Amino acid sequence: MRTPLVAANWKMNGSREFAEQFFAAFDMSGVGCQVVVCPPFPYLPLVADKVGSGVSVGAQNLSQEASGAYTGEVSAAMLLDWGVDYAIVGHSERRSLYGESSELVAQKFVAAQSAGLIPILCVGETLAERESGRTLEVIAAQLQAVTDVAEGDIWAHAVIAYEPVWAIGTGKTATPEQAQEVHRFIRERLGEAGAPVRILYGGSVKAGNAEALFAQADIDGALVGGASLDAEEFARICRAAG
Ligand code: G2H
Repeated sequence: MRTPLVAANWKMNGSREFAEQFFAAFDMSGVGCQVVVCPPFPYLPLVADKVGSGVSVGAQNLSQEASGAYTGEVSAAMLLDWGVDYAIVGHSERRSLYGESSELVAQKFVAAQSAGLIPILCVGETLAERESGRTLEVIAAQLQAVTDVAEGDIWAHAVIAYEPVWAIGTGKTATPEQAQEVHRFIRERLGEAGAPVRILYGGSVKAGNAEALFAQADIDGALVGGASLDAEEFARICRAAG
């Protein structure tokens, strides 16, 4: 009922040559899940040209504004113009390194969705928040910020990624059970609208741990950083999802 989805978040890595080589090596045989590749902005057109059927293109960020005097920003409409289908919003690196508040993330979610992009909303707790028993409270507040401003059947065209901050790029992965607990909480929190929503896990996902994560009832795929830079490993993660 929920088609699994695996998204590659290349972060600020790659080059034209890297993108060419990645798609030359990326073998979709045996991949039944939906695949999204999110390169840095300059490589979006190149990736949009390269992807075959079954692969979509995503941006790693976007502006909350539609157009105007916002130097350095990229709007949802511009992304759509280049064949982009998805946009990551609220990645923890944007929240922590660029000061993006949950309110700003919610505005970006609305900007993406109202233009016709599918937002991939990232939520997750820091190590201090987990150790103080506040994980679910933090996740609930991050979701609430979006439902406070977005209107209508917003979860019908959105993806959520649970990315515990302490597991990002650290080599530490949440155990499948730890992740499942939060995924189930998110789905329940969305009420009836939650049943069809793809909830991805992110944070040091690799070919070696993907299968155990995907075996959990509420884990519908992954947002993959470091391991998505290796086309063969990324394909193995995709195959593990379905
Ligand atoms: C979390 C993830 C991708 P990594 O940031 O969004 O990256 O797999 O390198 O932990």
